[in-house]
Amino acid sequence: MVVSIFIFSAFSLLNITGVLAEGYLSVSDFEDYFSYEDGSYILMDNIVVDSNLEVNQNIVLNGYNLTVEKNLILNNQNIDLDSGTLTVNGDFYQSGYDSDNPSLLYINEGNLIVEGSFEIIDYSILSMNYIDDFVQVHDDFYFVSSVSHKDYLTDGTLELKGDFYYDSFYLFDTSTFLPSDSHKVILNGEDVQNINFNYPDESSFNILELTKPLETGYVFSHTPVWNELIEPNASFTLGDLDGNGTIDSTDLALLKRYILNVIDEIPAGSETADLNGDGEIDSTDYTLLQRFVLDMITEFPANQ
Ligand SMILES: [Ca+2]
Ligand SMILES: [Ca+2]
Repeated sequence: MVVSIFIFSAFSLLNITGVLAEGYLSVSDFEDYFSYEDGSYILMDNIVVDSNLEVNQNIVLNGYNLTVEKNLILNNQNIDLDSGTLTVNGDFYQSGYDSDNPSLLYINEGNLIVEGSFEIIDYSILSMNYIDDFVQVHDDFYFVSSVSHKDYLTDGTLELKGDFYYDSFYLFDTSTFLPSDSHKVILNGEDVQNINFNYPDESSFNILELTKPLETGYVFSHTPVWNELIEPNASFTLGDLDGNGTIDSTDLALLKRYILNVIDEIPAGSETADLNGDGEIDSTDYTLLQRFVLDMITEFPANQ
Protein backbone atom coordinates (compact mmCIF):
# COMPACT_ATOMS: atom_id res chain seq x y z
CA MET A 1 0.00 0.00 0.00
CA VAL A 2 1.53 3.30 -1.06
CA VAL A 3 0.23 6.63 0.14
CA SER A 4 1.31 9.90 -1.37
CA ILE A 5 2.25 12.23 1.44
CA PHE A 6 2.87 15.10 -0.95
CA ILE A 7 -0.75 15.30 -1.84
CA PHE A 8 -1.89 14.97 1.73
CA SER A 9 0.57 17.54 3.06
CA ALA A 10 -0.29 20.07 0.43
CA PHE A 11 -3.93 19.55 1.28
CA SER A 12 -3.30 20.15 4.97
CA LEU A 13 -1.27 23.27 4.30
CA LEU A 14 -4.16 24.70 2.36
CA ASN A 15 -6.26 24.01 5.41
CA ILE A 16 -3.81 25.88 7.62
CA THR A 17 -4.08 28.93 5.44
CA GLY A 18 -7.83 28.68 5.67
CA VAL A 19 -7.75 28.43 9.46
CA LEU A 20 -5.28 31.29 9.70
CA ALA A 21 -7.73 33.51 7.95
CA GLU A 22 -10.20 32.73 10.72
CA GLY A 23 -7.76 34.02 13.27
CA TYR A 24 -4.84 32.65 15.20
CA LEU A 25 -3.51 34.09 18.39
CA SER A 26 0.25 34.40 18.69
CA VAL A 27 2.73 34.38 21.57
CA SER A 28 2.77 38.16 21.68
CA ASP A 29 -0.92 38.05 22.69
CA PHE A 30 0.18 36.37 25.94
CA GLU A 31 3.38 38.26 26.63
CA ASP A 32 2.48 38.82 30.28
CA TYR A 33 2.81 35.09 30.95
CA PHE A 34 6.40 34.98 29.70
CA SER A 35 9.72 36.47 30.62
CA TYR A 36 12.10 37.24 27.79
CA GLU A 37 15.61 35.84 27.94
CA ASP A 38 18.30 35.17 25.33
CA GLY A 39 15.95 35.31 22.39
CA SER A 40 13.28 33.06 23.95
CA TYR A 41 10.00 33.59 25.71
CA ILE A 42 10.10 31.65 29.02
CA LEU A 43 6.68 30.59 30.36
CA MET A 44 6.15 31.66 33.99
CA ASP A 45 2.70 30.14 34.68
CA ASN A 46 0.28 27.51 33.36
CA ILE A 47 -1.71 28.86 30.46
CA VAL A 48 -4.77 27.75 28.46
CA VAL A 49 -5.25 29.26 25.01
CA ASP A 50 -8.93 28.98 24.12
CA SER A 51 -8.24 29.37 20.41
CA ASN A 52 -5.84 28.45 17.62
CA LEU A 53 -2.26 29.40 18.38
CA GLU A 54 0.64 30.18 16.09
CA VAL A 55 3.98 30.01 17.85
CA ASN A 56 5.86 32.84 16.14
CA GLN A 57 8.60 33.18 18.78
CA ASN A 58 10.94 30.69 20.42
CA ILE A 59 9.26 29.54 23.63
CA VAL A 60 10.36 27.48 26.65
CA LEU A 61 7.67 25.87 28.84
CA ASN A 62 9.99 25.91 31.86
CA GLY A 63 8.09 23.13 33.69
CA TYR A 64 4.68 24.74 33.14
CA ASN A 65 1.69 23.57 31.10
CA LEU A 66 0.60 25.14 27.87
CA THR A 67 -2.81 23.96 26.65
CA VAL A 68 -4.12 24.95 23.22
CA GLU A 69 -7.83 24.27 22.83
CA LYS A 70 -7.74 24.31 19.01
CA ASN A 71 -4.92 23.94 16.46
CA LEU A 72 -1.26 24.76 16.97
CA ILE A 73 1.13 25.94 14.28
CA LEU A 74 4.87 25.96 14.87
CA ASN A 75 6.52 27.56 11.86
CA ASN A 76 10.27 28.10 11.74
CA GLN A 77 10.51 28.67 15.50
CA ASN A 78 11.45 26.46 18.46
CA ILE A 79 9.51 25.05 21.39
CA ASP A 80 11.48 23.62 24.33
CA LEU A 81 9.08 21.75 26.66
CA ASP A 82 11.75 21.77 29.39
CA SER A 83 9.83 19.35 31.73
CA GLY A 84 6.52 21.04 30.95
CA THR A 85 3.42 19.66 29.23
CA LEU A 86 2.13 20.90 25.90
CA THR A 87 -1.44 19.78 25.16
CA VAL A 88 -3.01 20.45 21.77
CA ASN A 89 -6.70 19.65 21.62
CA GLY A 90 -6.83 20.18 17.84
CA ASP A 91 -4.18 19.43 15.21
CA PHE A 92 -0.49 20.30 15.40
CA TYR A 93 1.41 21.42 12.29
CA GLN A 94 5.16 21.86 12.51
CA SER A 95 7.07 23.23 9.55
CA GLY A 96 10.23 25.12 8.75
CA TYR A 97 11.70 26.55 5.58
CA ASP A 98 15.26 27.33 6.72
CA SER A 99 17.62 24.40 6.12
CA ASP A 100 20.34 26.06 8.23
CA ASN A 101 18.00 26.71 11.13
CA PRO A 102 15.22 24.10 11.26
CA SER A 103 12.19 24.42 13.53
CA LEU A 104 13.00 22.48 16.72
CA LEU A 105 10.45 20.84 18.99
CA TYR A 106 12.56 19.76 21.92
CA ILE A 107 10.65 17.41 24.26
CA ASN A 108 13.41 17.72 26.91
CA GLU A 109 11.83 15.56 29.67
CA GLY A 110 8.38 16.98 29.00
CA ASN A 111 5.08 15.66 27.62
CA LEU A 112 3.38 16.46 24.35
CA ILE A 113 -0.26 15.38 24.01
CA VAL A 114 -1.96 15.92 20.64
CA GLU A 115 -5.67 15.06 20.52
CA GLY A 116 -5.85 15.58 16.76
CA SER A 117 -3.23 14.81 14.13
CA PHE A 118 0.44 15.79 14.20
CA GLU A 119 2.26 16.73 11.02
CA ILE A 120 6.00 17.38 10.84
CA ILE A 121 7.12 18.70 7.47
CA ASP A 122 10.11 20.18 5.69
CA TYR A 123 12.94 21.57 7.87
CA SER A 124 11.47 20.51 11.21
CA ILE A 125 12.91 18.47 14.06
CA LEU A 126 11.19 16.44 16.75
CA SER A 127 13.86 15.84 19.38
CA MET A 128 13.40 13.06 21.98
CA ASN A 129 16.56 12.27 23.95
CA TYR A 130 15.54 11.35 27.50
CA ILE A 131 13.85 8.29 28.96
CA ASP A 132 10.97 10.44 30.33
CA ASP A 133 10.29 12.13 27.00
CA PHE A 134 6.69 11.38 26.07
CA VAL A 135 4.71 12.18 22.95
CA GLN A 136 1.14 10.94 22.48
CA VAL A 137 -0.83 11.44 19.27
CA HIS A 138 -4.50 10.46 19.21
CA ASP A 139 -5.17 10.93 15.50
CA ASP A 140 -2.79 10.40 12.57
CA PHE A 141 0.96 11.11 12.59
CA TYR A 142 2.62 12.44 9.42
CA PHE A 143 6.37 12.59 9.30
CA VAL A 144 7.67 14.38 6.21
CA SER A 145 10.72 16.09 7.67
CA SER A 146 13.74 16.76 5.47
CA VAL A 147 16.08 16.56 8.47
CA SER A 148 17.72 13.26 9.41
CA HIS A 149 16.38 12.26 12.85
CA LYS A 150 18.94 9.58 13.63
CA ASP A 151 20.48 11.65 16.43
CA TYR A 152 17.24 13.39 17.41
CA LEU A 153 15.08 10.36 18.25
CA THR A 154 17.26 8.43 20.69
CA ASP A 155 15.12 7.83 23.79
CA GLY A 156 11.63 8.25 25.25
CA THR A 157 8.26 7.01 24.05
CA LEU A 158 6.18 8.04 21.06
CA GLU A 159 2.66 6.69 21.49
CA LEU A 160 0.50 6.67 18.37
CA LYS A 161 -3.21 5.85 18.34
CA GLY A 162 -3.99 6.68 14.69
CA ASP A 163 -2.25 5.94 11.41
CA PHE A 164 1.44 6.53 10.71
CA TYR A 165 2.77 8.00 7.46
CA TYR A 166 6.40 8.46 6.58
CA ASP A 167 7.55 10.11 3.40
CA SER A 168 10.52 12.21 2.45
CA PHE A 169 10.01 15.77 1.34
CA TYR A 170 13.14 15.61 -0.79
CA LEU A 171 14.20 12.49 -2.60
CA PHE A 172 17.91 13.02 -1.85
CA ASP A 173 17.35 11.88 1.74
CA THR A 174 14.79 9.16 2.24
CA SER A 175 16.09 8.06 5.65
CA THR A 176 15.01 10.97 7.82
CA PHE A 177 12.82 8.85 10.10
CA LEU A 178 15.35 6.57 11.75
CA PRO A 179 15.06 6.50 15.56
CA SER A 180 17.93 4.80 17.42
CA ASP A 181 19.29 3.72 20.82
CA SER A 182 16.34 3.40 23.26
CA HIS A 183 13.65 5.24 21.33
CA LYS A 184 10.36 3.40 21.38
CA VAL A 185 7.14 3.75 19.39
CA ILE A 186 3.96 2.21 20.82
CA LEU A 187 1.05 1.65 18.44
CA ASN A 188 -1.90 1.34 20.81
CA GLY A 189 -4.96 2.69 19.01
CA GLU A 190 -8.25 0.91 19.59
CA ASP A 191 -8.96 0.54 15.86
CA VAL A 192 -6.85 -1.08 13.13
CA GLN A 193 -3.84 1.18 12.45
CA ASN A 194 -2.28 1.76 9.01
CA ILE A 195 1.51 2.06 8.99
CA ASN A 196 3.02 3.48 5.81
CA PHE A 197 6.71 3.75 5.00
CA ASN A 198 7.43 5.00 1.50
CA TYR A 199 11.15 4.13 1.83
CA PRO A 200 11.11 1.07 4.08
CA ASP A 201 14.69 0.06 3.21
CA GLU A 202 16.05 3.35 4.48
CA SER A 203 13.69 4.33 7.32
CA SER A 204 12.16 2.34 10.15
CA PHE A 205 11.10 2.30 13.78
CA ASN A 206 13.70 1.39 16.36
CA ILE A 207 11.84 -0.41 19.19
CA LEU A 208 8.23 -0.94 18.13
CA GLU A 209 5.67 -2.12 20.67
CA LEU A 210 2.29 -3.46 19.56
CA THR A 211 -0.75 -3.85 21.79
CA LYS A 212 -2.87 -5.75 19.25
CA PRO A 213 -2.08 -8.86 17.20
CA LEU A 214 0.32 -8.03 14.34
CA GLU A 215 -1.86 -9.80 11.77
CA THR A 216 -5.24 -8.32 12.66
CA GLY A 217 -4.54 -5.09 14.54
CA TYR A 218 -2.41 -3.35 11.91
CA VAL A 219 -1.96 -2.89 8.18
CA PHE A 220 1.74 -2.38 7.44
CA SER A 221 2.80 -1.13 3.99
CA HIS A 222 6.00 -3.14 4.49
CA THR A 223 7.48 -5.44 7.11
CA PRO A 224 9.71 -5.48 8.96
CA VAL A 225 9.95 -1.75 9.63
CA TRP A 226 11.53 -2.08 13.07
CA ASN A 227 14.81 -3.04 14.72
CA GLU A 228 13.05 -4.74 17.60
CA LEU A 229 9.41 -5.79 17.87
CA ILE A 230 7.50 -6.22 21.14
CA GLU A 231 4.23 -8.06 20.66
CA PRO A 232 1.41 -8.39 23.20
CA ASN A 233 1.42 -11.44 25.42
CA ALA A 234 -0.68 -14.27 24.11
CA SER A 235 -3.76 -14.88 26.19
CA PHE A 236 -3.48 -17.37 29.04
CA THR A 237 -5.81 -19.03 31.54
CA LEU A 238 -5.15 -18.71 35.24
CA GLY A 239 -4.56 -22.14 36.74
CA ASP A 240 -3.88 -23.88 33.42
CA LEU A 241 -0.17 -24.27 34.05
CA ASP A 242 0.47 -26.72 31.23
CA GLY A 243 -1.71 -24.79 28.78
CA ASN A 244 -3.78 -27.78 27.67
CA GLY A 245 -7.09 -25.97 28.08
CA THR A 246 -8.29 -27.58 31.31
CA ILE A 247 -7.49 -26.98 34.97
CA ASP A 248 -6.96 -30.22 36.83
CA SER A 249 -4.66 -32.26 39.07
CA THR A 250 -1.86 -32.16 36.47
CA ASP A 251 -1.68 -28.39 36.90
CA LEU A 252 -1.75 -28.83 40.67
CA ALA A 253 1.17 -31.25 40.48
CA LEU A 254 3.12 -28.80 38.32
CA LEU A 255 2.54 -26.01 40.80
CA LYS A 256 3.73 -28.16 43.68
CA ARG A 257 6.91 -29.07 41.82
CA TYR A 258 7.51 -25.44 40.95
CA ILE A 259 7.08 -24.25 44.53
CA LEU A 260 9.39 -27.02 45.76
CA ASN A 261 11.96 -25.98 43.14
CA VAL A 262 11.83 -29.38 41.45
CA ILE A 263 11.14 -27.53 38.21
CA ASP A 264 12.15 -23.94 37.54
CA GLU A 265 9.75 -23.15 34.71
CA ILE A 266 5.98 -23.34 34.30
CA PRO A 267 5.17 -24.64 30.79
CA ALA A 268 2.39 -22.11 29.97
CA GLY A 269 4.22 -19.25 31.68
CA SER A 270 4.50 -18.06 35.27
CA GLU A 271 1.57 -15.65 34.78
CA THR A 272 -0.76 -18.69 34.84
CA ALA A 273 0.20 -19.54 38.44
CA ASP A 274 -0.20 -16.33 40.43
CA LEU A 275 -3.79 -17.05 41.36
CA ASN A 276 -4.28 -14.35 43.97
CA GLY A 277 -2.42 -11.77 41.87
CA ASP A 278 0.06 -10.71 44.53
CA GLY A 279 3.05 -11.07 42.21
CA GLU A 280 4.38 -14.17 44.02
CA ILE A 281 3.93 -17.84 43.27
CA ASP A 282 3.73 -19.64 46.60
CA SER A 283 1.70 -21.91 48.88
CA THR A 284 -1.24 -19.49 48.86
CA ASP A 285 -1.60 -20.08 45.14
CA TYR A 286 -1.25 -23.80 45.69
CA THR A 287 -4.10 -23.76 48.23
CA LEU A 288 -6.28 -21.82 45.79
CA LEU A 289 -5.61 -24.22 42.92
CA GLN A 290 -6.30 -27.19 45.21
CA ARG A 291 -9.67 -25.71 46.22
CA PHE A 292 -10.49 -25.03 42.56
CA VAL A 293 -9.69 -28.59 41.50
CA LEU A 294 -11.81 -29.89 44.43
CA ASP A 295 -14.71 -27.64 43.28
CA MET A 296 -14.62 -25.68 46.53
CA ILE A 297 -14.16 -22.41 44.59
CA THR A 298 -15.09 -21.54 40.99
CA GLU A 299 -12.93 -18.46 40.50
CA PHE A 300 -9.46 -17.21 41.43
CA PRO A 301 -9.01 -13.95 43.34
CA ALA A 302 -6.72 -12.58 40.58
CA ASN A 303 -9.70 -12.85 38.18
CA GLN A 304 -12.13 -11.03 40.42
CA1 LIG B 1 -4.00 -27.82 32.44
CA1 LIG C 1 0.28 -15.48 44.38
